[in-house]
Amino acid sequence: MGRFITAEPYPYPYNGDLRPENTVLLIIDMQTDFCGKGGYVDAMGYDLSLTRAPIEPLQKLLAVMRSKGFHIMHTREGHRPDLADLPENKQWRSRRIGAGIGDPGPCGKILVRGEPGWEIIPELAPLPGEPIIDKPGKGSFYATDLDLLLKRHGIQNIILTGITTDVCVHTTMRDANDRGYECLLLSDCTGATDYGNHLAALKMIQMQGGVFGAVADSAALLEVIATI
Ligand code: C5J
Repeated sequence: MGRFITAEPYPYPYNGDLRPENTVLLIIDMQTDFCGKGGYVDAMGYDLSLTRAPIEPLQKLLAVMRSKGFHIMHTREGHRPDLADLPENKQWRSRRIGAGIGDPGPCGKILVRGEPGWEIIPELAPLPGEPIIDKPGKGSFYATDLDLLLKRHGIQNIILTGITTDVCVHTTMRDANDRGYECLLLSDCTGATDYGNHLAALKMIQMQGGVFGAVADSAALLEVIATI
């Protein structure tokens, strides 16, 4: 029979095999640096309401998916305190716009592991036992053990959420898709520093029959999860 979520451009997952055992909710970079006052995105001058928009829908979804026994994983973008893993050009570009990665700010050193700004926001704090992937880049696979964890747990379906839609979420989705994972991005549980880019990122996924996977909102997913 199968279990399908109403999504665009096709009912997700392609094979109807959606179970808590083979599906992960991946929450990407819901850190103060990306959505909190005094963090990296705030220092760059963006409207925080855009990257904070996913918080409420994500809280609701997270509670339900936890209660149904789905895998939950979190990621954090950040660098070692000695910045040994920070590419020079990444640092140079961030300094150029007044939000230097590794430089001190109101929430500690920007995007540095262990600093207050780098922490996941309390509203979406991981529970003990939920893996946290620390990544130095935009994608969640590069220089991490995410693929190993997914394979080890027999995960085939990845539900992508978090911030930002057009950068870390998209990079992760594209890479996951290349690795053969069946990907769904939740439109209301993601957000970007530029709303036009958020919409464009959603549109890109849906071209060519779902070139990177599919897009739905959390209500469509919750409707199906309610039957589990
Ligand atoms: C960015 C991210 N936008 N988490 N990082 O620099 O998307």
